[in-house]
Amino acid sequence: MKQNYTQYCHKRIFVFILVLMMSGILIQDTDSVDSTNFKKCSQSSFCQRQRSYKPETSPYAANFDSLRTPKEGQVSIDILNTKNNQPFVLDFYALEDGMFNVKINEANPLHPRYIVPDTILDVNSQKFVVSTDSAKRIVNLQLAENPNIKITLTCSPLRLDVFDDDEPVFSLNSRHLLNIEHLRQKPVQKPKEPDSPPPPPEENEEGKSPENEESEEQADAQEEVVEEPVVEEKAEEEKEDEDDIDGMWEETFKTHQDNKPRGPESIGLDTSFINFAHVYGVPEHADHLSLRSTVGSEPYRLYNLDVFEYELDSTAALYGSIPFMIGHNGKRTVGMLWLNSAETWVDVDSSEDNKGVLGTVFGYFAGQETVPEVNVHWISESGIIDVYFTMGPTPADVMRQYTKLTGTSYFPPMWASAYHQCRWNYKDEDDVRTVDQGFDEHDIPYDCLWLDIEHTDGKRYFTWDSHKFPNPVEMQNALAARGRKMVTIIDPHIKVDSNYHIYSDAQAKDFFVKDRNGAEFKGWCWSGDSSYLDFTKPEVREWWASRFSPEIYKGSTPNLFTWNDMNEPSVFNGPEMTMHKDCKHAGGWEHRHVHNLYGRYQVVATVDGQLARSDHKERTFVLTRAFFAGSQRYGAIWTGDNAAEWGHIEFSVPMILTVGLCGIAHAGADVGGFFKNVDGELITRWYQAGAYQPFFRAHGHIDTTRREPWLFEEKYRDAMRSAVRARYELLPYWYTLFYQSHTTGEPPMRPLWYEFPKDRSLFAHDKSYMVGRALLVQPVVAAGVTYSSVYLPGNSGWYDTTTYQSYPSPNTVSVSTPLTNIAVFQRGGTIVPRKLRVRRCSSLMTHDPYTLHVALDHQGRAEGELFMDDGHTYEYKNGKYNYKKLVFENKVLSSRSLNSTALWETNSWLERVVIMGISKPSSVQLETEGRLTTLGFTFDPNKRLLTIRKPAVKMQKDWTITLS
Ligand code: NBV
Repeated sequence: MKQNYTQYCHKRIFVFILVLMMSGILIQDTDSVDSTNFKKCSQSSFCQRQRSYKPETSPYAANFDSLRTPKEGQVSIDILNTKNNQPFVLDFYALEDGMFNVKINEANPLHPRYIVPDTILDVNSQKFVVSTDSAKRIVNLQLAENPNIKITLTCSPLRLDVFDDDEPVFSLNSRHLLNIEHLRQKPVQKPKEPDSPPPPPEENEEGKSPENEESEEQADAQEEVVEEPVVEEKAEEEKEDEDDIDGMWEETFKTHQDNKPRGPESIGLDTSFINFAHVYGVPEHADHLSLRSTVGSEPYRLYNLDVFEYELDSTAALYGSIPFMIGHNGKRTVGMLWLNSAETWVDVDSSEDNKGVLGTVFGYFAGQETVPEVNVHWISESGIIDVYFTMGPTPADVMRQYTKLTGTSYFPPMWASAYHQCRWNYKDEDDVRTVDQGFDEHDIPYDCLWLDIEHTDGKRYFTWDSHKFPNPVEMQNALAARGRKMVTIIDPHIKVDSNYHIYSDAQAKDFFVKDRNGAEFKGWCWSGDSSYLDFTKPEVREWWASRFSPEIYKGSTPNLFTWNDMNEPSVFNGPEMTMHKDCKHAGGWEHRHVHNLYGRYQVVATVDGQLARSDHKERTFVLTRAFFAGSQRYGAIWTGDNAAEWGHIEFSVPMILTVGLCGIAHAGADVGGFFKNVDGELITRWYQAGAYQPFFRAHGHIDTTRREPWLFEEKYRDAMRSAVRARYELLPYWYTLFYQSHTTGEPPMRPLWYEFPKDRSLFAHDKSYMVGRALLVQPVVAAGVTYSSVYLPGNSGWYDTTTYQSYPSPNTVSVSTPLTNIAVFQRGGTIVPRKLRVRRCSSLMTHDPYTLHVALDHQGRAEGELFMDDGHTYEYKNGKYNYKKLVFENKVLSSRSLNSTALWETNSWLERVVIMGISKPSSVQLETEGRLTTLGFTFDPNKRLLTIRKPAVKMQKDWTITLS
């Protein structure tokens, strides 16, 4: 028996090493990504074709006389590519809330082109007011309900200009880069020129003539035969024939061949953001917040990829893709969504020499010589031109509009907004027990313990390694008894093993993605030879969801949640570590069409599984690495495999801010850094940063030394404990922010410019950021720091949350940030709810009392909100919640319900009110339900800090506290 077990272990170690070698993880001795494994634009034929497309004038022209309004809110017009006579149709849709959509598709495509499904929600339309100028051949559209928004379509060359309050905001195709490669028949072999002798018949493979060829491989072979003898002059000529450009029908990268049965189908379009110097968005990249100019370098790439040890400060593709871009200037914020799920490249040109070209051409911005603009070139491998515009004008308006289109964030359960402990791997049940106890022994709260791939039986997801985890139900119940949850990893690659029920069942049902020849696609991943479920198919998603029922997912309990990793999808032996583009999905679509959607579909199915398991009563939690527009509706994301380096803390800020601006509210970075060992100072600073980021989880690679907080020197452990406790104190605030994200689309973690939109010094700033509208946080991102220089914007003043010291603003201050704390300021004019009795996990704090931190502005005013419910069910949808508006003005602090009836019963009471920036009152009185009570207080005259003790009023009630 023992020998069998040893053999079994050896076999598994061997497979594991093999897999690591396949993935290049063991054989790579460099410190970071081998960038040659990933394409540059020049190695991607469509990107190269589109990027080098620079006609003097656009060949696309609209037929003025074809203008029509097929239905209310829609205007259509025919377009012709006058160079090759290809017809297209342009449709405008006017949408609620000042939004509109422009689609351009082929009029009669050879096959349907891919239109991204399941992303845009049902939004109301609105009417257009249409007027035309037949002399100039111009069509003017005006949104009926938002008459400040006008769109001008110039027929020839085709061009669209978007105005708000008569100022140009966007311009499309003004740089003539609209370029749609129409679908076409694969060209048959060219007739031979007299001067190029035909190949002798016997050289023609298999003796077939081109006419009776059937397979593409054969056609390719034929083409090669013909090309070789062509004289140089002829070759030049052929280059000009667009059907003959390299890479249109097949392409090779490294050892991988991509066959393209549909041929070229890429699209390109320029959109200019006029009078903007800064644009943001298009995650995921390890880059700064304000997007760089990519002129002369690599464009931003959107193609979900598993990048080993990714580089910082880069436009290279990472795990997720959201083709949403935001423009912000001192006057307005706008956004545009380039809805496309294929590989996409985005060139941003904000170089100095562009300035004013469009603005001055129009004669707008009178008196200004130039206005800035950012010219963007969008390039996708397939699909249609499908662009949604959100016209703002404030940052919050753009978030509301964008999340009307793609959905607001899911509402994380309270425990998910707390602290998570993860590691690749917690080895066995004993390890889980010891770590769980370790947190209690060291008085560090945590809510959820995570199990990585080693918990399974040979990377067969939905199973347990029966030696290491013989009693998973008892293990989860033991955690649950202490108020805690567990998460297990479930990746999309399914081990090819007919004895594995997930595989055999899926195979019997024909649920796997197919290779180019229609056979089940097999790639290498953690499980060895693996097949990949076709999550784009609704039946597959339904089946996957049903796998989460406890009868099928044996050893699972209602307290077990899910982590979907590797869902770009990662394929160790695939091109760029992902799936071949010519693999086939449901409906005959190729992987190239759906690539960036794949991961989102897996998460949708996982969420459905969790919902079904609780009969739609309990809120779900799924963490995903791959994401797309709309992923916020389903769960949280994290920034993947970062490293224990200072730069990675620094870049976690712009990375999380960027996804937040693209709708993803619940996002974080591995605290401690995934790769490499972390030292005490770095991990302490990381806990302090992570405590103020939306998703707060420590994680580490299997090869790193253990790093639970108590394994470090006391001074570090204590500082980490304080950081985690600071998160727990602020859970009422975070939870309220998550509720607000869920209802309004506003990200909990925001750039400073979001809250101070007129302050130009903030437009490219990403050192500090806001949590909600009240807290400014600046993590320490370098070793040996004891002071931080912090810019405090606005004019309502700030209060250091550690010392309560007040600071006027705008102002740059130097504050002490020894190992024990980072700079966190509360903005004058805000109220932050807290719970100061921190317990071992959030569920034990549900009915605990509250403390309100009231930071007054110069008018002696402040306001905030507090959301309360049971923290884990959907009962809030039935009105079972309390949403309070807290206002301090004229020396009265009031709490009023924002929902009509406070239906969620809680015994939580108000324990303390701390008011910053106030003079000493002579008395303090509480009033609730007509009863008056005099309250005790203390006052610190140096800090102008009033602490009101034990108002003891129930939080769900309406009440006032009056100072006199
Ligand atoms: O499942 C193992 C890891 C996981 O810990 C990590 O968080 C993921 O991003 N996973 C990637 C696969 C291996 C990476 C080297």
